[in-house]
Amino acid sequence: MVTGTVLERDGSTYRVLTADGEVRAVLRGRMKRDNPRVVVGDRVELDTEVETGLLAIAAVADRTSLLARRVPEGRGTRPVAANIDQVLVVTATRDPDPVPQLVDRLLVVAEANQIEPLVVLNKIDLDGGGDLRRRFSGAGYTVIGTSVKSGEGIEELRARLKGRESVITGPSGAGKSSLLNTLEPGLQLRTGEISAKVRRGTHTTVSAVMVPLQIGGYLVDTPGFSEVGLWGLEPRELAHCFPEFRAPMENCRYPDCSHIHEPGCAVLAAKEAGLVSADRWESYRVLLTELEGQPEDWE
Ligand SMILES: Nc1nc2c(ncn2[C@@H]2O[C@H](COP(=O)(O)OP(=O)(O)O)[C@@H](O)[C@H]2O)c(=O)[nH]1
Ligand SMILES: [Mg+2]
Ligand SMILES: [Zn+2]
Repeated sequence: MVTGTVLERDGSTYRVLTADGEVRAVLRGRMKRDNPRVVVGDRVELDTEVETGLLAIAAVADRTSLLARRVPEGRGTRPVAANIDQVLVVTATRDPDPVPQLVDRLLVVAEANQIEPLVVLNKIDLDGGGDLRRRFSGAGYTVIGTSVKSGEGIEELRARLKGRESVITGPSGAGKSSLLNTLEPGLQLRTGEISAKVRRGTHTTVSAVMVPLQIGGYLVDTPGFSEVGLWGLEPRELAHCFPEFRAPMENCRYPDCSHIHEPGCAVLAAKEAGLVSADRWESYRVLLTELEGQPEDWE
């Protein structure tokens, strides 16, 4: 029995990385009817089909995590990638100006999928990013400052990627491609080719591709992690996606507290006391409004 990791789905075949290199495999007949579907990142067992002589995926190992795109109108979720250990949310400290609310949104997507996020503040040669660092570490996140120019933080980032399965995301211009190039020459090219290929597909399919790292581990390229979106996240689940809310919200007077206006709200009290950042809470309020499908209140 051969085991491997699914790197990509290509029509009815899968590219699978085994200890002896890359192979192509089809789904064993029984697997086709089975749920959950096989996705990128799945650890699988391969068998040779007697009838066809083809390698076939015979079994899928239990997943440690599953990044899922939520299908609107309550039609459930569609798996995108399995066994992702972490999501690297990259933002520049300057040039382009950081948009912390956008980072918050990406962090919520990671949290909603129960995947550990890591905040990467890039271009610290231009701006140390002290405020951003305080904002995100204060919320409980691990923050790494990096500079492709000075090399600061690159070793720390490499150590974080090693042996793990990571998704990298963040706004355009943050320096994601530059970071990948610095971490592993040729990697950016490989993920770039993949992105172009994915974009040519129909936009109804959110597929993903995994790229093995020379240092061990994988980088998962999902066409727009942000497009995984907040669809289907229940409004009441949102507060759990803000780690700094979790302890105070235990003490809210009402169990169904929205943490927006209720008397006896411990999250609002923590905000007043400066324990929860007012800016993070504002992101929560905006995202909650969005999830509740109400028009934004501009007052
Ligand atoms: N000063 C400085 N510039 C950087 C750094 N990282 C990337 N850049 C520049 O920022 C621009 C955008 O980088 P790019 O990697 O294309 O961003 P991406 O859109 O996130 O992939 C490029 O001109 C890079 O040279 C950095 O750490 N410091
Ligand atoms: Mg890029
Ligand atoms: Zn509350």
